[in-house]
Order: sequence, then C-alpha cells, then structure tokens
Amino acid sequence: MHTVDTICPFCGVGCGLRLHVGSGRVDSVAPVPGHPVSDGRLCAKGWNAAFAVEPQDRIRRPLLRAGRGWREADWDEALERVARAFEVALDERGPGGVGVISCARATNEDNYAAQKFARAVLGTHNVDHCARICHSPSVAGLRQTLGSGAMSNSMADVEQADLIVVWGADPTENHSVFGGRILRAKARGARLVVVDPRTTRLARVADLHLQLRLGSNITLVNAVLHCLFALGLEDRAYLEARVDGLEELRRHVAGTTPESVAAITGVTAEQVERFACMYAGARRAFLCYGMGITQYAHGTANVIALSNLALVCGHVGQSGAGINPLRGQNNVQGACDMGCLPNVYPGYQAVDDEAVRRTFAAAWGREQGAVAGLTSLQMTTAAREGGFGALMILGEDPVVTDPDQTHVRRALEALDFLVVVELTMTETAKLADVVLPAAAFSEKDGTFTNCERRVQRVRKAVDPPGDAIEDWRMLGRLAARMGYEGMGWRDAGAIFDEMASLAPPFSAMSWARLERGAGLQWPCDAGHPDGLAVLHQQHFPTASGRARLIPVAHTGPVEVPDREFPLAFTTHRLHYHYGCGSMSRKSPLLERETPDGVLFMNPRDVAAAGLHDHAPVGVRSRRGYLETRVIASEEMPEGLATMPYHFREAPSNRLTNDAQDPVTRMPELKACAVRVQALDHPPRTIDRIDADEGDGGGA
Ligand SMILES: Nc1nc2c(c(=O)[nH]1)N[C@H]1C(S)=C(S)[C@@H](COP(=O)(O)OP(=O)(O)OC[C@H]3O[C@@H](n4cnc5c(=O)[nH]c(N)nc54)[C@H](O)[C@@H]3O)O[C@H]1N2
Ligand SMILES: Nc1nc2c(c(=O)[nH]1)N[C@H]1C(S)=C(S)[C@@H](COP(=O)(O)OP(=O)(O)OC[C@H]3O[C@@H](n4cnc5c(=O)[nH]c(N)nc54)[C@H](O)[C@@H]3O)O[C@H]1N2
Ligand code: SF4
Ligand SMILES: [Mo]
Repeated sequence: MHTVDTICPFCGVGCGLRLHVGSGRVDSVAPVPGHPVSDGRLCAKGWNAAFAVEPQDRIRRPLLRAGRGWREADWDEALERVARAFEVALDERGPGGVGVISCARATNEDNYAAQKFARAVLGTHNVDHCARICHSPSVAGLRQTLGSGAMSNSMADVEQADLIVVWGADPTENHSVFGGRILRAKARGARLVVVDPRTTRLARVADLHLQLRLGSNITLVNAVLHCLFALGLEDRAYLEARVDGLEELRRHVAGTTPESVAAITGVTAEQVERFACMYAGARRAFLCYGMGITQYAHGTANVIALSNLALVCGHVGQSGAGINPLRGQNNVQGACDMGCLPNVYPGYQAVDDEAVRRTFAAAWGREQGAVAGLTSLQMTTAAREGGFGALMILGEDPVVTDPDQTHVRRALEALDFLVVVELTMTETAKLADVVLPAAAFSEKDGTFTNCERRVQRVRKAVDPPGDAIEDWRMLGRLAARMGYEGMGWRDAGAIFDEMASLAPPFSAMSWARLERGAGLQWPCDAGHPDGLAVLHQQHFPTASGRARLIPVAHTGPVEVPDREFPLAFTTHRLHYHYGCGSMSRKSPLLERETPDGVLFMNPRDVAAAGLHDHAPVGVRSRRGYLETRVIASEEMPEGLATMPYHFREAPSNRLTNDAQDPVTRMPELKACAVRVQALDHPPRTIDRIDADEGDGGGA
C-alpha cells in the first residue's frame, strides 16, 4: 500500500486528492492536508472519486462498429480505421469538414495535443470543447472589458473580503469546498449577497437575497448602476485613473430607475438601493458568478454588465475583491488556455494574427489557416445539414449535455464518421463508428488548471485498464499514421514544456518547477516569475492598459411562457451528481442520494396543477417530451420549474432551447418554457418513450 498525491477529477475548485493504492488499484481516497486550495477537505464527489474510474466499469479495448454491435480490435487496426476516415473526409470536404471536440476533464497535455492534432495534422481550426456551453461568454466578455477572461482573484480571497456577492451560482452544491469557505467567511463576519431566482442554500443564510426573475440580470445591474450614480457612490478616483467609457454608461442607465424596472426584475427598488449601498460601501467586495449569467442567448452581455458593476465601484485589482467566473470542470480553464477554441492558439493568441500564425507554423512545421474554425454547436449543425465529414470527440457526452437532444442525436447520426475517446460507454459513444479507451486521471501524469488559474500536477497512481492509453499518446500515434511526426512526445513533461515555450502566460513555468510545490498561477512569466494571485493590480491587459465600461441593454429569455407552455423552465446541478453522470453515477453512495432526474416546482404551483409531491409528470417543451416525478420545493419561486441535467433516463436537454448568443454561440440552457401534465402511470425512461412514441417523444 502506498499513496499518491494528485488533483480531484471533478470540479474546477481543484482540491488535493490523496490516492491510496494497493495491488494495482485505487482502494480509497483522502484529502491532502495543507493543500492551498482545499486544506484537508473534500466534498462528497471527491471522496467518491475512486468509484468513478473503477477498472471493471471501463472500456478496455478499441471498439469498432460491427452491424448493430461492436467488435474489439487492437490499436493498429483501430487507428488505421480512424486515420483513413479522416483522410477520406479531408479529400471529400477539405479541412472545413473535419473537427475535434476536446475534453475539459482531461489534462492540459491531452488538450494541447488535441488542438495541435486539429491544427497541424488535420489543418483545421475546428476545435472546441464544453467551455462553449459553460464560460465562453466570460472569455469573450471579460476580454472586451478587462482584457482577460479568467478569474481575477483566488478562492482564498473570500477570507479577506468584507462583502461576498454570489450571482447566478450555487457554490455549496457545485464548488463545494469553495462554498464551505464562503460559509466560514460569513461566520467570521463577512456579509453575503446572493442573486438567484431560487432560494439556494447560500441564499437562505445571506444578508440579502435578490430573487430576480429568470434572465433579468442586465436590467437588475443597470438599475443598480442607476442608483450608484444617483447617490454619487461610484469610485471616481478609480474610474478616472483606470477605466474608459464612464459618461456613455452613465447616460445609458439614466432612465433605468429601480422603480421602473421592478416588474421586469421582480426585485424591489428598496432592495436594489440596499444592494447598491452595500456593494459600493464595501472595502473589499468579492464578486463571483456562474451559469445563471453565462448560459443565456445574451450571456456575453450579461458578463459585461457584471464587469461594469465591479469597475464602477473600483472592486477589481486588489486582494479580497475582483470579478470571478467560477470555472466549472476540473480542467476547463486549462482546455481554454491550451487553445482548444476555434479562434485562439495556446495562451489566447488569435488565429487571425499573422505574426502568431507564423510562430506556430514554424514551431509545428505546418502551414496555418487565417480564418477561425467552427464552434462545437456549429459543427453539429453542419453535420445535421450533411456538411460535415469526420468528428473526433474526446471525453464529452453531447447527447446528454448539449441543448435539444433530438437535434444533437440526428446531427451525430448524419456524420460520415464519428470517433469517441472515452472512459465508459456514454450515450454519445453508443453512436460512434469507433470507440477508443482512454486512461483516467489516476492513470496518467499531467497537469490540471483550476478555476483560479492554478496549474497543478496530476500524478499516475496505477496502470490504465486493458489497452487504454493517455489521450495525448493516442493522438501522437494517430498523427504519425497520418504522416506527421511532430507529436511523438516522450512523456507529458515534454508536452508541457513545448506548450510553455509557445504560450507567453506560461513562459516561466516548467514541468520541473511544477513537480515541486503546490502549483503556479498564470501569468507566470519574466514579469511574474512565481505567478500571480491577483490580476489587474496596476493595469489591465488591454492595448491601452485601461478597462472599458460597455453599455448593455436588457434582452429577456428568447422563449417565454405563453398559453401553450405556461411555466418558465431552467436547469441546474445537484451536489451528488456531475455532468452527464458517467463518472459520479458509478458510485453507489452518490447514486443512493438522488432519484433519476426530478422536476422541482413551487408547492403552490404543484397544488394548482392538481399534483402532489412525487407525483409522476410529463414535461413538454416545443422541442421534446420526457417523464419524471415532481418535487414540491419552497426553494422555487412560483411560475418556475427546474430540472438537473445529469440523468440520461430523463434528460432535461430534451426540452432546452438551442437559441444562441451572437458573440459566442452559447445556447440558452437556463431558460425556456414548458407544460407539465399529471400522468396516470409511473414515469417512463426516455428510451421507453422513444420506443413507444417515436423519436422526439412526439413533440
Ligand atoms: N455537483 C456538481 N458540481 C459541479 C458540476 C456538476 O455537474 N455537479 N458541474 C461543474 C460545472 S461544468 C460547472 S460550469 C459549474 C456550474 O456551477 P453553477 O454556475 O453554480 O451552476 P448551475 O447550478 O447550473 O447554475 C447556477 C445558478 O444559476 C441560477 N440562475 C438561473 N438563471 C438565472 C438568472 O437569470 N440570474 C441569476 N442571477 N441566476 C440564475 C440557478 O438557479 C442556479 O442556482 O459546476 C461545476 N460543479
Ligand atoms: N441543460 C443543461 N445542460 C448543460 C448545462 C446546464 O447547466 N444545463 N451545463 C453545461 C456545462 S457548464 C458543461 S461544462 C457541460 C458538460 O458536458 P460534458 O463535458 O459532456 O459532461 P461531463 O459529464 O463532464 O463529460 C465528460 C466525459 O469525459 C470523460 N472523461 C473524463 N476524463 C477523461 C479523460 O481523461 N479522457 C477522456 N477521453 N475522457 C475523459 C468522462 O467519462 C465523461 O463521460 O454540460 C453542459 N450542459
Ligand atoms: S469541491 Fe470540486 S474539486 Fe473539491 S472535492 Fe468537490 S468536486 Fe472535487
Ligand atoms: Mo461547465
């Protein structure tokens, strides 16, 4: 028995995880004492991480489709099949008709390899990942206003804050160890404001809960700004010294009195004013936000609105404060940093910048195209329209996690060729032509970057099951088979060092440095050799060094309740389950905690619909239909229903709308309209409904 210290494979908090290894398997886990992020704590998912990667539940050999089933193959045969399929697609459709969707759960080294494979081997910028439907509006919005889309501060900063604002996020459930820190900061005396349509666990203990209407964030922020200007509470010295655009913003919100918009936001003028005074009056105000801001068809504008608020009060650039997008997946920050986005190379260097392209063309020995690639949803749309040839998906389950499941399924079925690289047989893998077995976090070396930009070492504890190998190694072998030798790295360290030599924010990091200590926060370069905990202290990383206020106007949800679909509908997360459920649902302990997919409604709405707690219900939107049970919950405001999205049996993404943000193509996962009906039979799973009624559930 020995122990190996590594990082939790679930959320972006990045807790230190100690694996206990005996006879070739991970027997159990424990927290790493004194870890800078988690300090000896883990949440229920972390404690259950060993179940998530159990060898007996894993794909062990490459699988090739054979009729309606599968046949096992060796790597030679499987990679040959994949290489030929990509070559055929490239011949028939050119580099615009192939693409790669990378994995925010895999390491930086895997992600660097994925985008290099797309750009150097396939010759396309069609590379993307789940940040698209997560924090892409943060990357785009904060880049416009502050020059950088990452969390400005560190999670430990809440300990210095005298005010903590949690806007459209549920950290006790979703960033639990950080949520615990917020609760401790509150107990120590910090004040807490929660802005959320639901009464979350933090909202229950908050000093102020602004229970806004779904999708009314911009109007609420503009009303707060109106109050700040009317009361003269803006930070004039800060604005003068560091920020452009004040007068335009002041004019823009001049008419947005809190009284005039109370009917849109559902928040009273008195509460708006109280919040304005608390936020402007705080010495150090830590603002964090999540999917309640980004997952809207106006997600980028939402992010800009919050950035306006923080800048007007001068709360960006000191410890204990800042604007902090709570990045979701264990390595989604890293997958973005590594350039698994269609418009940027590693380190956010734009593909439309000629000098940048020349650097990468020289380093990789392959010509680089000047036009940004397609986003993940643009790739699926192109596929559905018959315009896409071959797609590789590394560790994502879009059938469960992308909006409008019926559309996603049809798109993936319309591809000439789909290869999925996975730990287990997900709903998406079931549609593939080839499935390749990947090594899990506990079976490989590498790095993850947590939500506060901290790059941390992930360490191999056991061998992968069967023939599984690291994603980067598989990609390197595939590249060689397709005639490109530039990905034959010796080990993960060689990949990290290649990346650091090409991405300026990482130029002073190296594998050897990460081996020691508890990680480094980027930017880590000549100016900041030991990394940087607080961004924007003296100037902003924009051309002028100043931040920008950008006026944004209210646009509500694209689909609002009407006679036919009278209930507003949103989706959220449960503490005990994660993403598509393919890892968390392997744990019998976590699985015991929650039934498969439930619909939460206000008790008065439940009674008005003639239902009772736990009654079976059918839920229908314009796009699809599913069955589940209703839970009456005082956490829900009247007129709103919500469902978690973790359950393939009752996938809430059958219902969601894929209306998209014009800037980032983020779909509106947080708002649509539904109708709820009583059922006279127990809820059927989605497979049953499809078998009974045909695809799409008769929508
Ligand atoms: N247990 C668990 N933890 C996870 C995950 C998981 O699946 N399970 N996933 C990880 C990932 S990928 C991510 S991105 C993070 C996400 O973490 P969060 O951002 O916390 O995610 P959600 O629960 O989807 O949504 C947050 C809140 O937004 C609120 N909301 C909806 N609409 C609005 C609105 O218009 N305005 C405001 N102010 N609020 C609104 C919802 O009521 C909800 O409480 O969690 C990570 N952690
Ligand atoms: N309705 C609704 N839908 C949503 C959301 C919502 O709030 N509401 N949230 C969205 C958000 S924020 C996100 S981030 C997405 C998440 O969507 P996904 O990324 O599809 O969800 P995950 O469950 O994280 O799936 C990751 C897969 O990666 C595999 N995996 C883990 N480690 C590795 C590895 O090292 N290599 C490989 N190859 N595979 C690996 C796991 O087995 C798992 O199946 O869901 C989105 N969908
Ligand atoms: S808070 Fe996140 S990183 Fe920490 S143990 Fe829980 S899931 Fe893992
Ligand atoms: Mo996410």
